[in-house]
Parts: sequence; structure tokens; C-alpha cells
Amino acid sequence: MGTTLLRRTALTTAALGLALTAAPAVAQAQTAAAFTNAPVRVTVTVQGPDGLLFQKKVFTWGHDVTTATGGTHKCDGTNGSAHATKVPTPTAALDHAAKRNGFTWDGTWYASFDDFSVDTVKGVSGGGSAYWSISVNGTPTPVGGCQFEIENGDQVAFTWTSF
Ligand code: B12
Repeated sequence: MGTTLLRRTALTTAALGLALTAAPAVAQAQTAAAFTNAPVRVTVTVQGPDGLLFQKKVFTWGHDVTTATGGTHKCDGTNGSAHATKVPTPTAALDHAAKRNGFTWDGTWYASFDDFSVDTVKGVSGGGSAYWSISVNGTPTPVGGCQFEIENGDQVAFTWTSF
């Protein structure tokens, strides 16, 4: 009887010890998952039809953006369910660059894509024969600018491109 009690106590202590050591690991994993939208530093380049319109390093994260034509919508990678949690995105980076450097951009909101099409940057639009191509590290994004995740050090470019 005494041995059984001892063994039970030992087992309970071992289980409790496991639970106590496992708990911080779980908490850490959950905290890490919540930080997918930590600010990143990227280079934003706006290449117009007649040359460079803007180029600067920008701290950015996914956030709601407002355009004159499209209104206010999220632009944090959860658009179109592209990501489960918020992340920094190219259009959010453009929005931060514009706000902090005193220029504007405009975009139409497409509910069908849950995203903006970026139509005008610094007063320059495609005018029916060109568009603002969005690329990250030289590759056009396969999705809209609020759905793609950007990372620290990325080159985010909006390039006036004729059809
Ligand atoms: C034609 C086309 C374009 C043309 C549209 C203008 C034109 N002259 O027709 C141009 C070249 C401008 C274009 C650009 C882009 N496109 Co596009 N495009 C298409 C395509 C082949 C057909 C669209 C269409 O005519 N639909 C028929 C009309 C009647 O419907 P509509 O809703 O009025 O169409 C409009 C929208 O589709 C809008 N549009 C076009 N592309 C995109 C992309 C986004 C994110 C948004 C919000 C709107 C939008 O322009 C159309 C004409 O006004 C589709 C593929 C498809 N099968 O749908 C891809 C498609 C819509 N495009 C796509 C992408 C990724 C882009 C770009 C983001 C590419 C890039 N990295 O630069 C850019 C937009 C950049 C920006 N400035 O925001 C993706 C969107 C995927 C997603 N889930 O977001 C698609 C589905 C192609 C694909 N990868 O499968 N595109």
C-alpha cells in the first residue's frame, strides 16, 4: 500500500512537472503566431512612364487603407483568405510610403477579389493603355497587392507598364 502511494505520488509529480514545462512552450508558439504582422523594412519603388517617381525604405505592416475611389478596406494579407493571419503587403507598403512622404495613390475596390487595383500613383494613371504592375523582388505578384506577403528587405515595385 505504502509503495503504491509512493509510486502514485511520483507519477503525479512527474506529470505535473511535464505540464509545467510544456505550458510555456505552448504559450510561446501562440505568441509567435500572433506576430506575423510585425513591421518589416522594405524598399518601395514607383517607376513612372517618364522615370523614377519614388524610391525609399519604408517600415510597414498590414493595415486598413482608404482610397478616394475605393473607400476603406483591409489590406493585410487576410484579403481573399490568402493568409490566416495579418501580414505586411505591397499595397500597404505603398500606402505607408504615400502617407509619410506626402503623395497620394488611388485604387478601385473589387469585392470579387477582396482587393484594390492600384490605378493611380502620384497622379499618374494607366489611362486605358497601361497599368501599375506590382512586383516583389522583380517578380510580378500572382495575386493583388493586399494579398501577397512581403518580408524584411524585399524590393516592392509599382511599375507603369503599357499593355
Ligand atoms: C485582363 C487582366 C488584367 C488587366 C486588366 C485591364 C484590361 N486592360 O483588361 C491588367 C493588365 C491591368 C491586370 C493587372 C493585374 N492583374 Co489581372 N487579370 C486580367 C484577367 C486576365 C482578365 C480580367 C477581365 O478582363 N475580366 C473580365 C471583366 C468583364 O471583369 P472585370 O471584373 O470587370 O475585370 C476587371 C478586373 O479583373 C480588373 N483586374 C484585373 N486584374 C486585377 C487584379 C486585381 C488584384 C484586382 C483587384 C482587379 C483586377 O481589371 C478588369 C478590367 O477592368 C484576369 C484573369 C481572369 N480570368 O479573370 C487577371 C487577374 C484578375 N489578374 C490578376 C493579377 C494578380 C493582376 C495584377 C495584381 C498583376 C501584378 N502583379 O501586377 C495586376 C493588378 C495590379 C494593380 N495595379 O493593382 C489575378 C488576380 C488574382 C487574385 N486573387 O488577386 C488574375 C485572376 C489572374 C491570375 N493570376 O489568375 N490584369
